[in-house]
Amino acid sequence: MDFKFPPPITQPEVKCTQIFINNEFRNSVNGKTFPTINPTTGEVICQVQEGGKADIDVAVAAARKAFELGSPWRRMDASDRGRLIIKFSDLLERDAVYIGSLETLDNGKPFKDAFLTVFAAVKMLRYFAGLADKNVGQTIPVDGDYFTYTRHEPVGVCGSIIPWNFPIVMWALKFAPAIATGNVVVIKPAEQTPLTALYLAALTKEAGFPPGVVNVVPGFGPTAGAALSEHMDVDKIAFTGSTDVGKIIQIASGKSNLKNVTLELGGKSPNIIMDDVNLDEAVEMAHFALFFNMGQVCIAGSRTYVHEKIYDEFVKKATARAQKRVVGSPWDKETESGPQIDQTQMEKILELIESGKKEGAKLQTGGVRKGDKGYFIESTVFSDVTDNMRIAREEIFGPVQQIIKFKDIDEVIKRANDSSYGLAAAVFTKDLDKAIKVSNGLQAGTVWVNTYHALHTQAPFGGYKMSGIGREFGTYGLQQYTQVKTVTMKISEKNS
Ligand code: TXE
Repeated sequence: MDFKFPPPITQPEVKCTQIFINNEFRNSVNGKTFPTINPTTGEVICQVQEGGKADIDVAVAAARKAFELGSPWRRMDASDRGRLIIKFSDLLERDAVYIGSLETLDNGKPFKDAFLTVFAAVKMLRYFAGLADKNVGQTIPVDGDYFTYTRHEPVGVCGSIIPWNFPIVMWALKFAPAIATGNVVVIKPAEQTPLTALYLAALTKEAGFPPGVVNVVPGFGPTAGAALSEHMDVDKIAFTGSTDVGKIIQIASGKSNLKNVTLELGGKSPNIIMDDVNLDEAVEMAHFALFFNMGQVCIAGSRTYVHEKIYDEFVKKATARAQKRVVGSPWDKETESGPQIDQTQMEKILELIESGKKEGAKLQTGGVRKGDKGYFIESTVFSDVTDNMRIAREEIFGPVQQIIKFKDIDEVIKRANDSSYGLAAAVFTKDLDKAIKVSNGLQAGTVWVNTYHALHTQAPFGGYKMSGIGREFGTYGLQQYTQVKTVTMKISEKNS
């Protein structure tokens, strides 16, 4: 896609603040609302209807009804499901400036990035739309006089619990494969970023999805999120968020109806820089790997391992690059980083920065809040970081780069793998042998060689170890939304 960046709408009108069930916006059953905050200013944008258990019950019942045998949705041709998704994607494209602006308002992402995420979602929707009528089963030559085939059937009512760091992309990522394969969804957006999720809900109605197929219930994790993951009539939960909550969701599944669970959780991704690289390029990529989206990325390259031969020079250049990073209003064209999502995240990050200082890492730059309005943090670089420090082990989810020294390849592979996480990893080198050795040796669902953040709709994504269960994106992602039924018929005479 060829991108032109139009100017944002700096004061976008908020059009949708209610719960979306059965193609209708409605208030919460108990009348509660909650404020959504503009992270750039710390001010309330508006009140949003707060879904709780009772609202989740209504949404699940609506979804279940839409999924009944013989319903318009179950009777719809797969190709028409694909066409509906395409229509929806066209509406996102039509409203990209508005949606991107709303995202910047609610999330604090620089507008340019927010605008691009709308198009990332559009691409994702179109990819899965194309797969809707290609979800084929098999005919199987079983022994005896039988005819056997498989059907890839939808799982049913799919709950999606999504985080605040990429609200639009996460929404599309949970929605598109579920809908392409004929499921119905109940989406719970993050409490920090409900606005674009609700506007997207309105667009599904405009696109023509039958009532009950798409439901969006904003609310909090321990209430609405828990009600969804504990629900006896929900068949699957797809979750992206913290490892702690991922565990709670897995337990909730076990305690309720053993619903299918896919989890995309935290990370502490190693980014290994060998001594044969073009230093300026490696510094720039390592900077991007960590600071993109204010460091609020599950795959952030948050352990930058640098070969001892180039370590000092790398630290100098990485520090200079961080000092040049433009942190400020997300509405400005030049801005590279906006605010962190909320006060809680900002405080978590500042506390981890303090721990880094206390544990003996060398603060090269940053390390403090920027200004006193909104949730901005100065771009921060630590050198002399060792593997046992909290900043080298815990997910910071903020603009804090850890630069760690290593000597040789076997040692760095071992140290990189010494983490409970295993989401992504990268190696920078011109030596093919080293690239292959490292990428084969790392315990991570995605490994990049001489690049970073190169995620593609067509290629699977997910975590090893405590970074998750299952894969999203690509045809692997589609499989998570179907169950395989084997049908065997007795026949009078089988012939080869
Ligand atoms: O995540 P939560 P938070 C990591 C990152 C961050 C930390 C905390 O390290 O600093 O998590 O962020 C819903 N039952 N990631 O508190 O709580 C919640 O409402 C059901 C990594 O925002 O995991 C939201 O919709 N649902 C990550 C979603 O879970 C519950 C992205 C994520 O929130 C729930 C975000 C419960 N008991 C944070 N409690 C990534 N992998 O990209 C909360 N939720």
